[in-house]
Amino acid sequence: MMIRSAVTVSLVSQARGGPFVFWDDLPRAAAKAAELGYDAIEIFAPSAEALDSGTIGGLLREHDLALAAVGTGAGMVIHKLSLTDPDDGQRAKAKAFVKQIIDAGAPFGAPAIIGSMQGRYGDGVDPPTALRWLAEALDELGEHAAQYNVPLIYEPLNRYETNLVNTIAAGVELLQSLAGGNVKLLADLFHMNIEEQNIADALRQGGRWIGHVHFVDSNRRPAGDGHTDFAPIAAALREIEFNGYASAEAFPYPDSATAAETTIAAYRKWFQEK
Ligand code: LER
Ligand code: MN
Repeated sequence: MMIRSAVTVSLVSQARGGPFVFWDDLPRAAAKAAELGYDAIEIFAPSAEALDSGTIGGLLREHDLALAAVGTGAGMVIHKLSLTDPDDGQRAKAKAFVKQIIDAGAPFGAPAIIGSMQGRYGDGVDPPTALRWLAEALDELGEHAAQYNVPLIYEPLNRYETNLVNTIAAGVELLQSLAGGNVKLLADLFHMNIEEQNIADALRQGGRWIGHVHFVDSNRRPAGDGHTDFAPIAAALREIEFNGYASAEAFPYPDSATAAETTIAAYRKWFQEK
């Protein structure tokens, strides 16, 4: 088993204050990530256009980094798009936005992440309808990603961010209801700390469905700066033979460079094969 390390970079100024380690300056973030020994970066970009393939390809080659994943949340943060919007046209725009991000990340082997773009029920949309729209969108977007041989990553969020799917078990149930099989779950240890009865047990239940991990502590600070017990989490990920990325999606606490250092030290302690 090999769990690889990644660190997030946000290029979305509207997301300021959010849980991303590096901000704004992609070349600098890539250089620092490489210097600290990360395997990959995960990019949160305002649009597909901001994921210029020449620039990204050049930086990955220069620093011998991989692209772990690309976020799609800017569709919500900037354009208020959601895959469960009551309006047909808005849902179509949301899917088009995600497809463009898939097209930008997948050539680098990076899956797109559906987090806040899942939206929520309410506003005239009942829970079964919202979940059906979400499932249909995940199937369509998963199939779009399949042409590149990369999965689509779906992220259960805590109750303050969505009312659709809050736990790994609910995420597995949703993915099992899909027609296609190209969607995997993102286990974000911050959301799980709020919602799960037991994080390690939930990871074991998630099993082969888990495709990506947001590696972060209980308070959304870097792993090691909160009260999460990572020993049983690391044991559970080993047990399910997780071989994706543990990606640092955490506040830049106390600053970006220190947050990246704290996380890579925690990664080496818990996940790196000796
Ligand atoms: C949001 O809370 C989050 O965890 C991101 O990874 C997805 O939008
Ligand atoms: Mn996350």
